[in-house]
Amino acid sequence: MAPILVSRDAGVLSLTLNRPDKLNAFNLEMHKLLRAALEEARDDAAVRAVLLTGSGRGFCAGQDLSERNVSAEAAPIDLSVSLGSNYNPLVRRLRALPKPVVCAVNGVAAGAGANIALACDIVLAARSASFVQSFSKLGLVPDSGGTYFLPRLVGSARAMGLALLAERLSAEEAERWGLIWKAVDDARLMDEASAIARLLAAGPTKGYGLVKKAFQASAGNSLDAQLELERDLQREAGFSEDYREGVAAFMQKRKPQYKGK
Ligand code: LHQ
Repeated sequence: MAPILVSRDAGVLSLTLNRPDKLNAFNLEMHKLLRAALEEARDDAAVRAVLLTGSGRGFCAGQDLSERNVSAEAAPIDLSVSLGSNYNPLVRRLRALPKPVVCAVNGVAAGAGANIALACDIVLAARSASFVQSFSKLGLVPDSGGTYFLPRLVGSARAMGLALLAERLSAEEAERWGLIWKAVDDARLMDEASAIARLLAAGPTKGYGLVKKAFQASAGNSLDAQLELERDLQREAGFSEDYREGVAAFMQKRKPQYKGK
C-alpha cells in the first residue's frame, strides 16, 4: 500500500497520508514520497492548490514510534538527524510553496502530525478530529514548527498548556481558539475542503503566493519593515496578468478567469 496517495483534479493536487493502521504516522518512505509530491506541486504550473488529508480514522500520529529502537539497551538516537533531514524540510516546503495548501484534518492529529497541519494555509477539521501535542508525554519538545506556530496562533498561555499537558483539543475548541480555520461536520469535511481547494486553484495563484510570503514575514517584522514588504509585494502582484484580469472583470461585471500568472 503506497504511504502517500496522489491525485489531481481541476488544478488541485490531493495528497493523502496513507498508513491508516498506524494513524498515518510518518516513516521514511512516507517522507520521501511526500517530498516528491510537494516538489511536483511546486514545479508544475498546472497545480494551483494542494489538498492534504489522511486516510482512515486518523490524520497523522506524528513520527512512527516503531521505526527506531529506543530501548534501554539500544544506542542513543540523535533525533536532530530526523528533524534536519525530514520534518524541517517538510515544514519549509509547505510554507515556501507559492500556492495555497488546504489541510483537511479527518481525525486525530498528534505530535508532528498536528504541527504539519498547522503549517498549512487553511486548516479544516472534522468535528470528531482532535489535536494533541503529544511530545511531552515522551519527554520531547514540540517540533515541526510547534513552538513557532502555537504561541502565534493561540497565545503563549494556551500554547504552553497544550505543550506541557498534551491534552487532546477538540476540533471545535481548536476553531474557537483560532488554531484552525473551521471545524465542520465529519460527513462534510472532504466536500468543504475540496470546494475551498478548487476555489483557490481557480484563483490568482501568484497573488496567493505573495499573500503567504507577506504573512510569514510579518511574524518577525516591525510595522515599518512590513509596510515596505507590502509595497514590494504589491508591486509584484500589480504586474501579474491576474491583477489586470481581476480589474477588467470587475469593471465589466463578469466573473474573472484567472490563469495563475
Ligand atoms: C502508532 C503511532 C505512532 C506508531 C498510533 N507510531 N504507531 C520527530 C523526529 C524524531 C523523532 C521523534 O519525534 C518526532 C516528532 C513526533 O511526532 S513525536 C510524537 C510521536 N507521536 C506520538 O507520540 C503519538 C502516539 N500516538 C498516540 O498517542 C495515540 O495513538 C493517539 C492519541 C494519536 C490516538 O489514540 P487512539 O485513538 O487511542 O489510537 P491508538 O493509540 O489505539 O492507535 C491506533 C494504532 O495506531 C495503534 O496500533 P495497534 O496495532 O495497537 O492498533 C497504535 O500503536 C498505532 N499508532 N500512533 N506515532
